[in-house]
Amino acid sequence: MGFFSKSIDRLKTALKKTAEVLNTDVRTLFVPGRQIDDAFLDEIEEKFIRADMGVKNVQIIIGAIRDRWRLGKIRNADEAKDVVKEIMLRDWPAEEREIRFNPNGPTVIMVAGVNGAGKTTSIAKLANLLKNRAGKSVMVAAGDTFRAAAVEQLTIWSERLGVEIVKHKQGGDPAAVAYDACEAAKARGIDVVIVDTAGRLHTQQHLMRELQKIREVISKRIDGAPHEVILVLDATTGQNAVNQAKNFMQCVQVTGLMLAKLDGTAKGGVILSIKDELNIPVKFIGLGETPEDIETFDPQRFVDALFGDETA
Ligand SMILES: Nc1nc2c(ncn2[C@@H]2O[C@H](COP(=O)(O)OP(=O)(O)OP(=O)(O)O)[C@@H](O)[C@H]2O)c(=O)[nH]1
Ligand SMILES: [Mg+2]
Repeated sequence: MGFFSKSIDRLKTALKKTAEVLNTDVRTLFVPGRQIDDAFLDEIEEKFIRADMGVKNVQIIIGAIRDRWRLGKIRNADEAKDVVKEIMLRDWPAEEREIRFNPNGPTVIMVAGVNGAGKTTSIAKLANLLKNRAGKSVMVAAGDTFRAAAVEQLTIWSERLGVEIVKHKQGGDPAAVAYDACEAAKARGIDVVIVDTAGRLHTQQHLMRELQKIREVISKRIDGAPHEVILVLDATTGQNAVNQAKNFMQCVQVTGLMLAKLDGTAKGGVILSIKDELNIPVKFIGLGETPEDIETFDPQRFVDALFGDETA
């Protein structure tokens, strides 16, 4: 199930900075008719590294172009671009990206990540996507009880989006909020509960234990819950986001990633490092600050947008 904006333009606009690094001067790099030579290969290598695609990925891509070029199978930049796209599109099993809905009651989605990664905004986006594009009834749970502003921020989103919210006073136990949300969702026949959590670092052991406790409480209220644990990563941090994810995944079971802030970065190539280094699918991408700025991740659209091409 994919949820995209109708046109690819929004995605293209959001990926502009990354695309610029990859293509700086599409006219001089992947210009139709340009012949492949060593300078061309050096140029794309440098640009792909700068876009944070990861050294290993870049070497695979450059190696493939070089091999085919030497064998005389490809000659020009256009053909090289096809090779780049072909390799970028490998190994993204679509079924892994499906949202795991609970067939027998509320689906619970827990959202976690470091401070400021974009969790709460991503929850607003997810709520919007599930309510307005998938037709689900949605409830959000204000599990970030750490800051007063956090509850308020989620309350404002819930009012704007017309979704229910379960919240306690600031300083309360986030696991208790999650408990109440699960019970309320069952009682009211809500389709999806999205649980916000406070930002934390993997080094803060007590906070990681808190996350585990929230998870346990949820798992006892609803069968198979949490059905998704979405780790929100800030794309602008590039390779650091990958390292963060590795650390987080050692503490909590993550089922999917939301790569936020792709619109604000030239490091969008990090999505390839993620595929390479983490065994967790990117399920959603964040493309701005409004609840509409979300797409389910579609590799073909992504790669086409990167190169300014139209998706067939
Ligand atoms: N440009 C852009 N900004 C984003 C995106 N997602 C979130 N932001 C912004 O990033 C900032 C932090 O977002 P929050 O959603 O509050 O992040 P958080 O992870 O909940 O933060 P804490 O709860 O403080 O840990 C806000 O200014 C958001 O508007 C995105 O996809 N694109
Ligand atoms: Mg937050």
